[in-house]
Amino acid sequence: MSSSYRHILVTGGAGFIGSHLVRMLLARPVARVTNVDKLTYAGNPANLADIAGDPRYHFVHLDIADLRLRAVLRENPPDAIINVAAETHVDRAIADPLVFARTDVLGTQNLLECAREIGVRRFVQVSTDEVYGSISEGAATEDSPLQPGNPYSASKAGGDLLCLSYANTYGLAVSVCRGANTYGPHQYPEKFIPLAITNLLTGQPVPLYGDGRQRRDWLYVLDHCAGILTVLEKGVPGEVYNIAAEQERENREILARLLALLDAPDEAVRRVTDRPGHDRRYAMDADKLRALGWSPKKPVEVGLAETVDWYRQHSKWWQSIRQGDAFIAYYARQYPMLPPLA
Ligand code: NAD
Ligand code: TDX
Repeated sequence: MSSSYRHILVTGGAGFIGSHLVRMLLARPVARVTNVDKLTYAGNPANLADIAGDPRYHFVHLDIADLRLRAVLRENPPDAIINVAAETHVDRAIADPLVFARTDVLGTQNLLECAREIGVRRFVQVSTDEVYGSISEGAATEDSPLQPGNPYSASKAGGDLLCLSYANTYGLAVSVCRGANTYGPHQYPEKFIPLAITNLLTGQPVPLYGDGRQRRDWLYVLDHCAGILTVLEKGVPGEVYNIAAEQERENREILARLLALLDAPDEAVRRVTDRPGHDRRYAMDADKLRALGWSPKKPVEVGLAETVDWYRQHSKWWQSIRQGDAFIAYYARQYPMLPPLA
């Protein structure tokens, strides 16, 4: 796909989804990709080591909630913005919610203000299926009510609503995309799949919350990025698009598959106290995005096997995270019932 935009600003490009997105953009004939990232615990320049020397790639170390963002955008105005940056982990939101509102709500609004001032042609907000809350049956469409169930999803819903208000009030060309649970290479090992893989690779038990029968719709990261770029190119301003894989699995099924791929015994699974306010099921209908020509390509069983291979082959990447003091302290706080990492 060629791009109609010459200079695209991506926020959060040093994180999991953002780094794949930056790489996908640079594979196109774009003139410039600017990545604005605060480099929180989840931002890792190593995720972009392979493209760091590309003269079309520019990195700006900044918080999206920082008012100095205006000067950065004025100096080198992008014609499109994709807001990927966020605080993203539900368990951290439950333990320490304030930074979620700061980044996911206020940061989004600061970026919208900058976009309005420089007159950006296009703005895509990367959001999540979690804003619809737990779906007991059927699948959420873009018109379903927002019923976020935890401080992370409530902050993301706040960001979505600000985006849509800027489309309505100022005519800013904003579209919102809501992605399903995403997995693949370079995912920070706090999330369920990479935590399970790296624990199994190091002989640690894997925590399974509650009865393990919560359902998630697992979307491969490159399918998610292709969906975001479809919204960038073909989405209608003011509209929302779900990016769903439409392949739900129970958490215990995912874990059973990982045990099989890694040849680990059933005893490696440790049932632990459930997450407070744990959403039971996420499910979205993706017909609206499919109508624009996008469809998910990766069956979850294939994607899981490839992801396990990637983590096997890139132990330096995840060991350097897991052996750091910050991760060890996080793990001890989050999983006091499990053996500590160090
Ligand atoms: P991640 O946690 O791996 O990366 C987040 C990135 O944002 C990091 O590089 C971090 O340094 C940066 N960041 C955080 N706060 C910032 C701030 N204030 N200013 C600038 N940069 C900041 O996240 P991810 O899993 O790649 O998620 C990316 C986006 O996709 C988020 O908006 C998230 O809500 C959304 N999303 C994620 C999933 C998923 O399953 N991972 C699913 C649906 C939607
Ligand atoms: O150790 C664990 N054990 C466990 O059973 C962890 C970390 C999770 N779980 C469960 C909780 C969820 O039901 O696995 C499921 C997936 O958990 P997470 O990876 O934390 O994802 P989730 O809470 O579903 O949210 C994710 O999807 C939507 C992302 O983290 C969000 O950023 C995204 O918006």
